[in-house]
Formats: sequence, C-alpha cells, structure tokens
Amino acid sequence: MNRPVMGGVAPLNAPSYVKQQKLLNWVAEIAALTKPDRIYWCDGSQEEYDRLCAEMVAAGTMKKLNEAKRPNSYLACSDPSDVARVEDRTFICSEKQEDAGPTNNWMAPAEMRTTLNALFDGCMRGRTMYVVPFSMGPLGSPIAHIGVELSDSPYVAVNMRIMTRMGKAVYDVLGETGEFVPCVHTVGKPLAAGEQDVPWPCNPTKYIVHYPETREIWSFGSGYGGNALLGKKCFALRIASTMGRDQGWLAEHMLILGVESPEGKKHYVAAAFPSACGKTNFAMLIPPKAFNGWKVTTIGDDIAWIKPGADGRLYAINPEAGYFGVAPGTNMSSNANCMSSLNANTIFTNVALTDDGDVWWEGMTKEAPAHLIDWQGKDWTPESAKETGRKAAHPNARFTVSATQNPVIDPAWDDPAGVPISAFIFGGRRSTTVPLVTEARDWVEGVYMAATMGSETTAAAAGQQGVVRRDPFAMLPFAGYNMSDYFQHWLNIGKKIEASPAEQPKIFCVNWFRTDENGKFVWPGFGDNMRVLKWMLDRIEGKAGGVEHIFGMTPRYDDLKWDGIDFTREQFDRITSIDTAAWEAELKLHAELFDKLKHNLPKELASTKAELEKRLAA
Ligand code: O2Y
Ligand code: MN
Repeated sequence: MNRPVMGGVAPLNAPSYVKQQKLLNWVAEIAALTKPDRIYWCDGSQEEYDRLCAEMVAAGTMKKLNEAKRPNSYLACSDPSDVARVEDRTFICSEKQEDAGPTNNWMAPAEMRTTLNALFDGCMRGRTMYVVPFSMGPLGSPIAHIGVELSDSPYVAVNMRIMTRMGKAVYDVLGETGEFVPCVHTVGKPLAAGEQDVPWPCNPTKYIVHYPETREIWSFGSGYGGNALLGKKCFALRIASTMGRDQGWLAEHMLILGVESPEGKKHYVAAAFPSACGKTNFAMLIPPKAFNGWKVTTIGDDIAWIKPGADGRLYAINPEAGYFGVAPGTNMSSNANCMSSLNANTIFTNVALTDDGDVWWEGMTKEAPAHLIDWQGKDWTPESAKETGRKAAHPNARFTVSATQNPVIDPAWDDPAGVPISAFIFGGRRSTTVPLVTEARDWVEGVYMAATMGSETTAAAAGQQGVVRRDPFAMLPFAGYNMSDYFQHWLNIGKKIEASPAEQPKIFCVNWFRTDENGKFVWPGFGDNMRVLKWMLDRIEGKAGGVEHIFGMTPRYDDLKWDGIDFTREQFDRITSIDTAAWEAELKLHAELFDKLKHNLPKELASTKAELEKRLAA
C-alpha cells in the first residue's frame, strides 16, 4: 500500500486504464485539499465489494448477517444524528438567487466555496479517499450521464456499486474527453495520528451543496443515503433537472413500471410520489388474483430520466441500478417481490438485528421477535417497546439491493433506448380532499395538478411528520432550479410533443390515502391499485368511461373492475367525492403556493386555476 510522506500528499495511484487528464487533475486537486492518507480507485469488482465490506465488518461499521439466512448481506447502523436527508442543509448555489427560486436554500457560489474550502481542508486526514466512477443509466446510453464521486466512506463506495453502474467500464465510456459530474463527499471527521475511528463517522455540521452552472456536487458531514450517495438525489435529480432544462429533457422523481394485459398489450407509465409514499410498492405491484393474466414489471422505483425521441414520444430510463428503499412497512403482503429481492446480497441500514443474525423491522411480520438488538445497538423486546415507544428499526431504515434481484424486473430495464411512456401519474398522501384518481383533460391541466400536489410529510426527511406541505411534482426537495421555471419547462415539453397528440402521455392524479372518520385508510391500496391502473390504460386506449368534475375526469363506480374485492359504492363515493368546502380551502392553498412562486409563474397555471374556481362556484 502507498503511504503518504508525512505532511505530504498521498500518491495519486491512478490505474493505467484511466485516460482522462482532466479527471486525474481533479482527483489530485481534491486530494491536495482534503489530504487523505490514501487514494483508492474503485474497479467495481465483486472481489473489491467483498473486501470493503469485510474491512467495514472489522471496523465495526457493518455486521455480517447469518450466511445461511441472508447470504452475503450486511447490517450497518448509523450514528443516531445521521438518519435521513437534511433538507435544511441542502443548497442550490446558482449565481443568481432567483435561479434557485424560493423553495431552495441558496447561497452565492463564491461565499459557499469559501465556507466549504475551510471545511474540506484536511477533512479526509487519516482516511482513504475512494474514487468511485459511475454511470447513471445504461453504460453508453444516449440518455445516460457519467459521474465520479470522491468519498472517504467505504459504505458509500459499496452502496454506489449497488445503486449505479459503478466501476472500470465507466472509464471506457469517459475516454480522454468525455464529460462527468464531479461529486465530492466527506463524512467530515478527519482522524488524528493514532486516533481510534468510530463505527459511523459524521459531523454535526452538514452541507449538501449543488452548483448547477458548473454541475458540481459537494457534500460534507453525513454518511447517510441521499446526503452521501451522490448519484441519487443530488445528481440524478438536482443537477440532472438543470441539465434537462438546458438540453430539453426531464429528470423526475418517478418510478417507471410496465403493465401488460392478458392480450399482450403493454404500456409503460411513470409515477411521481413524494418520499416514502409507497413508490417501491407500486413499482413492484402484484395484481389481484382476479386480474389473471395481467403483469406488472419494474423499470425503476424512484427516478426517471425522460427524453423526447425522434418519433415524438417520450422515452424513459431508470438512471439507477438498485433500490434504496424504506424497510419499515415492507412485508410479504405489502410487497412480496421486494421481500424476495432482499433474500441475499443486500445492505440493510438502521434495521434491527435478530438473535440468529438476521434482520427485522416494524411491519415485517405481524408479531415482533421476542428479543432484538435495535438499530442503536440496544436490547429491545416487544414489552419494553410498549413502555418506551422505542422502535426496533428507525422509521427511515433502508435496504440497498441490486435491481437485478427483483423477480419482476422488466426485460427492458437496462435498454439504452429507454421505454416509451404512455402516462404520467402524480400522487400525494392526502387524508381528505383529493379523489382516488383523476384524469387531466389536457397537458396544461395535468401540469396544474402536478404543480399543486400536496402531501402529508413522512420520515424520509428530517423534520416534523404528518403536516400537509405542497410538493409540486414530488420535486420540492429535488428541483435544482426555480420551481416556476420548472413548471414552464414541463409546459414547453408538452408543446414539443403536441405534434403527435395520440402519442402524448395522459396525465393522472391519484390519492391512495383518504381516510374515514376513524382515521383508517378507505382504499386497500397495494395490489388493488391495479384496478386504478387498469382504468388508466383503458382510458389511454379509449375503452373506459368516466365523469367530469371540477378537477378533471374520474371513473364512475362501474368503470372499475371490482372482481375479487368487496368494495361498496358508498366506500367508492367516499374516496372520489368532491367536497366543495374542502376544495375552496384547497384553492386558497394553491393561491398561497402561486404567490410564493409568482416570479416567472407560467400564466397558464393562473388561468387553469381561474377555470377551476369558476367550475367550483357553478
Ligand atoms: O437519504 C435518505 O434518507 C433516503 S431518501 C430516499 C431514498 C430512496 C428513495 N427516495 C428517497 C426520497 O427521499 O425520496
Ligand atoms: Mn425518492
């Protein structure tokens, strides 16, 4: 192993297959700033993955799970202060504040660079800097883009291997002159000579910083999820959304699924839901028994990159190669496909450890095991939990697993050309007001629906849970530029594909989460969402009816297939009815949102709102 000269810079150590001088210079420059003890270039091999995991087991960062029960799988438990994305520490540092818009934290790039230079100076002392090359999307796809993450976290390196196409082959695509997004990450905890490391190093000071103009990402202080795996939210959404605005494509917080009828007619739909609203479950949906012959397959569970094709249709890829899904609530009834994906080769983070070396989380089984070690390493029993209210797994506990382990992965999931999109679905978590499903009458109305989406908050981001916040397009935490300009970009894409109206995707708005007077969900959700999906496909093919109301077009009871479920007309009315008073209040909230976003707000949205108000008054 190369050792640094005392007080000097670690040798660059670059493998001969790295041909790009700009990349080599950048790695050297970041090493000079962060001063790691070693530089390690990841090749993405299985041997390397196994070795890094073994090192983390030795260091106490990970536990190897029982090989007989969960082969080649690990449990990592984070510092209790580092458990979720930190939106209040996430910054869009565009030159002009108005380009970040009122929904993003902003700081002038020069000021941020001064702050970060001080924080990053020497931040990797005593550690290894991993050079992690990755492709977001199939290698070489015209829709894909490359990134390189420099991180002092081996946990990041192994997770990036699962979540992206990571390794040596990326350098072949990059060549001597290819473009890449530079991503710098540190846990922000340098080690002094002889200092003993902790299992999950991190820093109470956190900065997740994006420079959209220069397409750079800098992340300081957290080793967790979206804060640290920079290909995901930082690149594939925040930076990619600005690339999409400039280049005429879309980077969206959307799952993509394929749905095939018994007659063999297949459509792909892309669906946006705010964090932790069941996207992974929907992406792996198992149709009810009565839908014999219907198949749902997964392209992706979280992010879609969508580009207009030469034929005027929109084509989508999943830029990721794995799933970083929420564990609590995942079980054999909510998502059997996901559960079988997790049988082996999985990294679990912040779930509980069973006495026989397996994992458990709330909702995995009806009854909890008699004894567990909770995510904070403490003894846990169902009895003690009743007294203290302590969860065995953190509510934002996660699994990292390769997409290839999904039993219903779509055959085209890795197709560089992408798949054609027939519909966009937008959903929020609303206990009242928003009907089960509504079809927009046109693209502009669909953009309005998506722009005014609201959702009750969940555990995926730090902060208060259960309050309604507007989450336009489920992109509030992820748009890398001004939200009003983002709406305009969607309207522009609509105009671009208007030329072939038959091919233009329909837009739907859904809400699986309406509750009754006891706070219980009325709609069964999960596999039964297939009933709604089928209505959408029937609409796309001109085969189903519906009824127009103030907000768009909703199915009548008889427009849905009810075989195999006892769901009454009364229940259906409860989740599709329009409560005029609630909508009047809702429109006031739309007005508040539009007032906040008034700079550059497309006039089409204001006029759509005026029409809605007219229909409501009538
Ligand atoms: O960093 C985290 O806490 C996870 S956030 C996340 C992970 C996978 C998919 N989506 C999300 C999200 O917050 O939308
Ligand atoms: Mn997400």
